[in-house]
Amino acid sequence: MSRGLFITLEGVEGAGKSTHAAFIGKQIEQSGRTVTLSREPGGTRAGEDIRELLLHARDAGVSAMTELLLIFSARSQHLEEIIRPALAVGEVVICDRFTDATYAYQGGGRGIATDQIRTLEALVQGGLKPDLTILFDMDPAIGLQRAGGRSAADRFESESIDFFHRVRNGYLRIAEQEPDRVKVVDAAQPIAVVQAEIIEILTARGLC
Ligand code: Z5A
Repeated sequence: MSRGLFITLEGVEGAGKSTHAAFIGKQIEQSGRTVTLSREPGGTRAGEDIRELLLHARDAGVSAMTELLLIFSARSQHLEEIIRPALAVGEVVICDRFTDATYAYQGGGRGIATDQIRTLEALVQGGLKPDLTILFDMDPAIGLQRAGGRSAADRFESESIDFFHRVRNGYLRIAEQEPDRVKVVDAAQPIAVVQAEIIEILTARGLC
């Protein structure tokens, strides 16, 4: 069986990943491919339980290392149940956040050493990486404003603006290191402009 294609969407809070995930899925389906849409943390029953713990546990109850291990636990289950089987039958998997988020949030944001994250990445993913990542980049202040008012702030949303600047810088570092895989889109632009740039990226990969 042919291996499918693994696409991940990244960015700070409120950058538009969920909005554009559906759009990207539709564009690719129109080219005749089967799409699986998922998200992290989450995507499986166990993963969604872990997500609940990560987003809503009282801060004092979860250390940075515990957070990191929970994220990779959810990822391990997600890979086994959803991502690897879909790729094995040639589907396109679109995932709202993946391991770049770990380097940006737990590495850049929380200060966990890159080597520790890399060790877990190798253990859990065994070399599997996204084929294409779209980074929706924007000033975190705008993203937080967009996302604000939806509901009470979760554990991440309660972090300081400095935390989100470190996260953004973490993402931009990855994009600089891996320009072929990570395509950066200015997410502060109007939705129609962002979507036109997405179409260009997908067209260049023969995906629409
Ligand atoms: N996390 C982690 O720490 N480590 C990891 O490894 C992973 C995750 C995988 C949950 O993620 C948390 O998990 C996350 C990091 C952590 N916390 N934070 N921050 P999530 O992806 O579920 O949470 P999120 O980033 O908070 O998602 P979000 O707020 O839903 O953001 P979004 O999906 O990027 O944005 P959206 O919902 O599509 O758009 C937000 C609003 O803006 C909405 O009203 C849109 O209509 C509007 N919007 C979108 N685009 C535009 C444009 N271009 N113009 C105007 N308005 C727009």
